[in-house]
Amino acid sequence: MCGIIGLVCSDPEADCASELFDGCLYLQHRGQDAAGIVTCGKGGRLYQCKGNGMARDVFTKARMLSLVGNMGISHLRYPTAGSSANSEAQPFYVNAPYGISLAHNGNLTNGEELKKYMDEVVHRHINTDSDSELLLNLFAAELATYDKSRVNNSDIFKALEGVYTKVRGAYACVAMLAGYGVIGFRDPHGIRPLVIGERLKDDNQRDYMVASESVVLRAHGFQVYRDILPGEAVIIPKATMIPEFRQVVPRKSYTPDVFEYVYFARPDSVLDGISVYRSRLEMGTKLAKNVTEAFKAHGKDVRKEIDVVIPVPDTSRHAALQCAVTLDLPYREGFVKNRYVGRTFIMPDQSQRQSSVRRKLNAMASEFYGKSVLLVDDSIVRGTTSKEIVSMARECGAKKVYFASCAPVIRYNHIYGIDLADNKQLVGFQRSDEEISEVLGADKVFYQRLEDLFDCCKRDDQIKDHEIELALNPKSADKAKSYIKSSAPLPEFDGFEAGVFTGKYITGDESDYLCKAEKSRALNAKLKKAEATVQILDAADLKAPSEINIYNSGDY
Ligand SMILES: *[C@@H]1O[C@H](CO)[C@@H](O)[C@H](O)[C@H]1NC(C)=O
Ligand SMILES: *[C@@H]1O[C@H](CO)[C@@H](O)[C@H](O)[C@H]1NC(C)=O
Ligand SMILES: CC(=O)N[C@H]1CO[C@H](CO)[C@@H](O)[C@@H]1O
Repeated sequence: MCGIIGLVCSDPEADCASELFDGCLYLQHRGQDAAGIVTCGKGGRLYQCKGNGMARDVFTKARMLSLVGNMGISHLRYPTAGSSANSEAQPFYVNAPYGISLAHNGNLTNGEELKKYMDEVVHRHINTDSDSELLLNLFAAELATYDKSRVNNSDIFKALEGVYTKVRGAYACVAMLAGYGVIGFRDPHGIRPLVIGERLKDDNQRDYMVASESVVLRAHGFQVYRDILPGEAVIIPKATMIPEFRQVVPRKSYTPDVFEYVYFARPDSVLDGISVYRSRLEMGTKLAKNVTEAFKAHGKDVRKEIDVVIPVPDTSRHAALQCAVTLDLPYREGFVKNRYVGRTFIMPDQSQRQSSVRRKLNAMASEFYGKSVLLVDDSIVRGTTSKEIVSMARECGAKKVYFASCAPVIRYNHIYGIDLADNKQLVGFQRSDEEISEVLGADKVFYQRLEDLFDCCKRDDQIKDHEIELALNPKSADKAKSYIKSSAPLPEFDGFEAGVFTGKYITGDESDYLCKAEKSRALNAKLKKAEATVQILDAADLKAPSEINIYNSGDY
């Protein structure tokens, strides 16, 4: 899972870098491993800055000043299978043909096959383990077949078609052709999200932005936006500033990853027409019903058995509050988060994870002492965090500790870009609910039912986002002139990608891939161990040894 942004400003004198940087801050939750920006200035020259760490550390003031140009793309990397702290940050770049850079969110499942194709058929050298590099080179190889000194939109769409037919897996991408424009495209299942927005300026010119989540567009004053559809691509040529959309290959399905709504996306984003916030509220309602019924099945009244509902900050808060309201029980903040400690979900190894829970959360004894508490979290992955939290509640004198998860039991790998863990490390792996309760040390765990979860992620007819937008921005209400038909209804869903819960992945049988991922994870663990001895020095690495390697204009 990663965050990506592409931006084209109509004003040739504009510098897009500051907005790309700002956008990165809105998408930082999607990846804290590495960050990068590439911009394109006059004469098609590319300027790049990327490095390991958070956006605010990588993009220093001096580095930002050297990123000139009115169009660019950026990337935030989330560590996935096989990626280590030292692997290269994105966007990736190839000089031939035309100078292409690309940023990718997702994970390909036929990387091995593509690597072979690169080697044997198109003879392109691949220097990292990242499938994003493969994707970029594949795109470049397809474009190169036209052997033209200048390509046009239809050539690019054609090349993308070639990419789509060779690649399997999840990919939402932004790419930039030096001097030409920015391209956004999304896999034929629509697994990872991608949204495009249009901003009408005072001079009646329009800017365009493509991003992983709608929150970035909203935050930057893009009034009209819509989702890029599965199998669809958009090109925004700098010369015309008229975006061209094309369904490059037929839609295989419309199945976004349900995990975006459970955990990953920001609540203030609307993805594929579904408000993330609303879906989380609904998860709370449905969960409450399940909890009530579970007690009823044992002849008990939930309101006599539970005293208080407490969220595990932060993601689960909205759901927990709604759960408490539905149960008609008090909602209390029993855990206070130390907001200056990073999110442990992101940390690579287990031992670090355990101790960091307590660094991150502090339990207020008064809210637990002598009470039966229902803790609500978004999901339970390895169970180490949940276990620690349960024991913190007990240490504070809780009488009973129930644990509820807004997501169903996670029993399988996530293969499209959220590297949860190997199957065997998941607490839900081959365990019944009772066994899971035992591992966590909880009196009982409650899970959301899968059908219920799907039900929660609905397009709400009540809130027509674009209508609100137009009401708030009457000037942009002149739909006739907009190049983005945001009011056109999105196609119906064919369900959701939910392989983590079912083991059935939308792109088919991926056991080869899983096997490989497990191996590379083991190898990485080994490397990490070897590195552990020099960890103290490495800590400085967080401050980003950033590279500026395409056009180096300043002194660093
Ligand atoms: C783009 O180039 C192709 C040749 O590669 C040509 O057939 C086509 O007409 C061109 N399209 C436009 C819109 O110029
Ligand atoms: C609650 O959800 C779980 C799914 O984990 C399901 O097995 C159970 O039947 C549900 N309970 C009730 C009472 O609906
Ligand atoms: C972008 C990215 O990190 N892709 C990963 C997808 O999974 C393969 C196999 O585990 C890794 O090698 C890639 O690095």
